[in-house]
Amino acid sequence: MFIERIELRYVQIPLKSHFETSFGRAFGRDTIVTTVWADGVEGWGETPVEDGPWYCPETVETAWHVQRDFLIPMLLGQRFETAAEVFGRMALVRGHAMAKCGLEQALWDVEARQRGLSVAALLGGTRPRIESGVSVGIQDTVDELLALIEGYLAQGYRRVKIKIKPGWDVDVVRAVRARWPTIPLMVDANSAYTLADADRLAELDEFDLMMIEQPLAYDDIYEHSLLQPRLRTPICLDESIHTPAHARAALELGSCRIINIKPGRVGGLSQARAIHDLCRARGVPVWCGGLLEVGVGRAHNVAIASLPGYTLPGDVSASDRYFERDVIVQPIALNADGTIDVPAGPGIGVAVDHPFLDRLTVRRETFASA
Ligand code: NPQ
Ligand code: MG
Repeated sequence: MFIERIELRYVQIPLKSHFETSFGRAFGRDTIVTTVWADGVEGWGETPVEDGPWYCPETVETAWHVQRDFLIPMLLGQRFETAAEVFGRMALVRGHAMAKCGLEQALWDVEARQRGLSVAALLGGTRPRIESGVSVGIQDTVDELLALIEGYLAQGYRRVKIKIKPGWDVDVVRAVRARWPTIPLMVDANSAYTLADADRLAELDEFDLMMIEQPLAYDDIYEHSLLQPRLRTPICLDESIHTPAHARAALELGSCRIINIKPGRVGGLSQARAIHDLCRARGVPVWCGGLLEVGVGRAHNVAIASLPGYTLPGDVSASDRYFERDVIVQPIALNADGTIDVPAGPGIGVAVDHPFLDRLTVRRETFASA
């Protein structure tokens, strides 16, 4: 693959309804959609940043800067045998996983199209469908939360994740469990607690939760290893895991028993696959998280979640969970049984809705090889 041209688009898309986590309330989604042309073939990726450094330190502006000034110059005019090489060729840039992800994903799409394969097949995916779960934000009242969950269950979602924080935790989970005693249920704290809250978190043990996600600091691995032995509920790490080495450290220390892998958080699909492989070799289940990606990143998430070690339903929901209208012609849809089909067509298997994407694009920059 000879990289001829790269385009970045700053995209702003409204959310159907606001999404609240312990780190704040979002009404819209700011993201970067990336197109790469190599050997005349076009590929698409997403840099799933936010307007501010809330979920992670990267933002639209930091990713744009690092892509324009450092990563794109490393790729333009260069040749690659395979997309699996791309992450390593960006190694001189430390961190900036999301900035790397958007560019790397676009090259997986190019390579898959060139080979006449889906990105899922090129990655080694084995599932024709993935099990879909839904992440439900913090609400103003428990009644509103119950009504929302009822609607998602009626649509078929196979697992419900509720966001928690101090003041919106044990009583809320108790109410949900009282209404649905057996649904697959989990919670995500997005780092809202400290070790001093261990007893409070242990009160969640009675609700038969699949896991509690990222209870402690976003950059901690060690203190989670002290918390896990005090809980019966498995801990799942999200924000803390950026590399295969972090995953290995967390598993060796006993900091978690499950890992949420997001391509954006770990620098793209090859790193996501490497963490998957490491966990699979140890019998540790993983699942694909979500960052409210538009259709492009969402399709990449569906592809990676088709790997055999993604044994738990993830946060890859249908497009209409978040958007009235997605940036792809055929939105990603939920089957009645709560699964999502893994596209079998070439590349990411979805077509960009160009007129709609153009309307949402607030800034665009193109880079061509000399
Ligand atoms: C998580 N995602 O697992 C994240 C949190 C997250 C689906 O729960 C804009 C608005 C960007 C809300 C990125 C889910 C976001 C966001 C991440 C929430 O922790
Ligand atoms: Mg999370």
